[in-house]
Amino acid sequence: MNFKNDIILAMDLMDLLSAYEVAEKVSNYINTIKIGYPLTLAEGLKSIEVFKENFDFNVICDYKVADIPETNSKIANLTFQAGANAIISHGFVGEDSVKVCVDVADNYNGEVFLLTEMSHPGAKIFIQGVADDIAKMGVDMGIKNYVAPSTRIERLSDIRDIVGKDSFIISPGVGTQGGNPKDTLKHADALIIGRSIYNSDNPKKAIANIIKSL
Ligand code: 3DU
Repeated sequence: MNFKNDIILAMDLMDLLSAYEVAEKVSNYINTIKIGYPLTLAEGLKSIEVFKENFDFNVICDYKVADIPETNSKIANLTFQAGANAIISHGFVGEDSVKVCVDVADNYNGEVFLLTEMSHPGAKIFIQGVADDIAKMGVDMGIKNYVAPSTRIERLSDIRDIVGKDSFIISPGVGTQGGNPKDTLKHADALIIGRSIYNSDNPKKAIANIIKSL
């Protein structure tokens, strides 16, 4: 997956019309959007097609899939049937659960991003302790795409060392959560940015300023 300007818009507005309006304002700057539960639960899986058909965006579904293999299979199938280009899967659930997501993605020519360590403070309590092992598991499974935090650059760097320079890392936590875009891109391939863009009075100017700062 290639990411125009190294930015993925995290679209967590919860009505499709507002989301559409922001997407329209920044559509010249990006080619990839990430949606998650906020928009999908509010407006449905049809949200995926709206961004694909109107803007030709790649859509990454941040469903942090974290269930038994059989349930993961149902979730991943529905997501790719709805047109997603990629799905984000938790890694802590183990190889069998992640493998199902990879197998379903392969059937649709889609991709899986494996979530290693999260970006919020609470991630230090549990997931940070196993994040390196999650990344190692991903490497052993042949996974090429990862999610790792911009809020702890040293951890992002550790995870880059594990997954290698040929893997893709996309990194949330830039802006509102405190991560620095330029520093993050020393280790990651793309920034995931939500509120700093969609909550701005001028999303176009906000994204242009971030790009200028890189
Ligand atoms: O903080 P922002 O508004 O820029 O949005 C970040 C997005 O990335 C948001 O959709 C959130 O659910 C997601 N995310 C993280 O913030 C941290 C993670 O570890 C994984 C996903």
